[in-house]
Amino acid sequence: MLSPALLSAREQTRHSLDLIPKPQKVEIGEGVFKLNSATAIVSDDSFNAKYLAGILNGSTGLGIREGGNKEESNTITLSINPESDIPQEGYLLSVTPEKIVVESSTSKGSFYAIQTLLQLLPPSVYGNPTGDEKWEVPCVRIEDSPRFPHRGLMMDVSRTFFSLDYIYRFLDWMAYHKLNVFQWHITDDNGWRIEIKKYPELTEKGAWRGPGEVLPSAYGSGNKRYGGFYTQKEIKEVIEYAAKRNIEIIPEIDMPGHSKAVISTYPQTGCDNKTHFISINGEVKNVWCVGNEENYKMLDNIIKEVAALFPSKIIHVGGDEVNMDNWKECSKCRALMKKMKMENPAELQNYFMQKVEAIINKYGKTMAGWDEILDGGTLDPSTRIYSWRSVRKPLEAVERGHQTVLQLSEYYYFDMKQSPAERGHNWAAIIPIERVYSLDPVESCNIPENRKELVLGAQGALWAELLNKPSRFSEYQYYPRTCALAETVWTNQELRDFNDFQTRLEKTHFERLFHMGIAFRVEAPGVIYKGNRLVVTLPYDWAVVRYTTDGSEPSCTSNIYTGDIVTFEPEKFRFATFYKDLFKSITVTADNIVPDYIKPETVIETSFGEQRSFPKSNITDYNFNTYWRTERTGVEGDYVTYLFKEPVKCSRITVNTSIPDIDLYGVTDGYVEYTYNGTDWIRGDDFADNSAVIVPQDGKEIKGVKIVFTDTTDALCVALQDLKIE
Ligand code: TNX
Repeated sequence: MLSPALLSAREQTRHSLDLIPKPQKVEIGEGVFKLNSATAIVSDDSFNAKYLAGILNGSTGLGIREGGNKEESNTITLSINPESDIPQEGYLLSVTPEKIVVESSTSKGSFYAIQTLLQLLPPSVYGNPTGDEKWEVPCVRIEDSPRFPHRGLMMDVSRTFFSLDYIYRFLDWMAYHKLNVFQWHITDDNGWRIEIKKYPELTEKGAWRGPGEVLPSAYGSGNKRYGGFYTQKEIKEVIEYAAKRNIEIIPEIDMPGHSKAVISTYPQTGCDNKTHFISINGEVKNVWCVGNEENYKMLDNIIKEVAALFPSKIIHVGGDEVNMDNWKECSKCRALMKKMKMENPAELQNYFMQKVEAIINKYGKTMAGWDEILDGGTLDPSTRIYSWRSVRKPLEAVERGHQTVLQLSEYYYFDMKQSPAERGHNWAAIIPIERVYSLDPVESCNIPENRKELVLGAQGALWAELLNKPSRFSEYQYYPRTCALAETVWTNQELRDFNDFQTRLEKTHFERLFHMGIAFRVEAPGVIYKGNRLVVTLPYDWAVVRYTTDGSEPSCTSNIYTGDIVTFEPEKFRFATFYKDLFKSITVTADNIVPDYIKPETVIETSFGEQRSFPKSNITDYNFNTYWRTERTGVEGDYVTYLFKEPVKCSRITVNTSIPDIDLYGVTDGYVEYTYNGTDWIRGDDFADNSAVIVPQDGKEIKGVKIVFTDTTDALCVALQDLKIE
């Protein structure tokens, strides 16, 4: 066996076996261990042995059995010795041509050794084998244990409901990446999704939105009844499934904000203010009343059931994004402020949090919440803070003596776009995979040495407002960014290097993801136009780039790019990267051919009022990044008219609504009209995917364009944009 000290850094990369997350110490030996039908698994942990045999037999078909004797050859031994000094989740994996031996001090360590072992086999060990594989494991000695104890993902099942089946698959994928905490964001404004036996209406009513339901439709759920929930029995089964895979499930019951689902079901839980202030997510009547003592009884009953159901020590209570103006006008909240001599509504939030903290502690659990819960007062030092608002928040939490987990919006929000033209939000940042990888949870947050232990780890989050599409979009957002996160929280910082990670990802791990059944994101090709040529840069060595020449979407039958394309009409070409012709990247044109839009001086006439932060003037300034957000929802009969000071000669006008490049607040039901003479209006297309296009008759000048609403829009406001006139 070669000592790693003898290998140069480059050779180590070449021999790295493309493991993700990268283990702490790898020594590569000579030869391979061959799996065959006589291979036996000898184990101190029957679940782990069954788990390994299940996966191996599922793909190899070898019928590997449990049993045998560890002294014999052709065995895989999983031995657990609680006395050993191997760290809790650590393991020692040794592969020789004769045997595979795993040592650990707990079944967790043994489980992670299995994950590494699976990665040492061909990627199709996870599923879909071709039948041509050599089921061989290279000889290695790996000594490994995680850097952080908290390695998580958060899933929002309120804005979009995910089936149980999907959650099970999701947990498998987490386990393959050695992640160990699943935060289940199980209530929010747009759906309460956990059965509470004492308050059955929370799910009978609060889990559903649409016409005639207590919750209005939202996030593309349209005019149909949308929703769902999990029974306590189902949740219990999920918890058990996860526990076997060393995944702790932390429930999040978001309060006092993000609570429209409760308050719509039990209106007495809300405040009695006349004016209803809107939350940052555009919701009203979504805040628990702090001054209503009855509410704490209900919260106690809810928490009691949650505490009994989830074995985790942690109950996460959100605490984020409360519009406290609601409390300032509520009679009960005002009375409480007066009684308690409070000056600031943030103190009310602290009052609420302290009461909830006491309830949670009473049931033997520890409270966790988003970093806002530290505003306005103090909490028990046992309370755990999930830092999201900025990289300064983790420091603030640990300085105040709290443990913290990083779910930083600028790095770990997987609902953010991966590049500007992709699906997703962008309010926190555009988050390509490099950015996820780039953060050191301790160093980058300036955590002093003596507070390091309080940083428990990090988690990626997928808020689900923009996922009203098949589950493929969830995987597109989570993977491969989750792989970068997994390495951040598992592998010691000095071993981490993005280029090395990217190489392992490209060379082998994408293939693993595919065999795991994950429809991950692939990067679009780079395209530039220079000297009459379209030149394409492949995003990966293996990338297949296909293109069309007529402006249509590339498909898996389109031409394959093999070299520079000579053309005088570069704008007609569209390119995309394909993975096995099964899924593809976004479609791109050459980067440097931007249409030169016509920008006439324009006046707006409308049935909507003005809005301060996103004013109407934003849609006539031809800054295509800004938009006008109306002060209310759109209803039948509403209109927005763009009148040109001078008639405009053009070939095409695109009327985009929604936040620019984000599928939110667009016109759902409506059409466009246009006029040649300023008085007669001609009906154009209906809105589809937030847009409508007007193509004037040859040579005719246009004097104005109008958006006409035919039904109530899907959200509490409408986002409108500048016209794109070509
Ligand atoms: C902020 S992060 C939220 C969520 C949204 C998300 C969208 C946090 C604690 N609250 O309610 O879904 O932004 O990116």
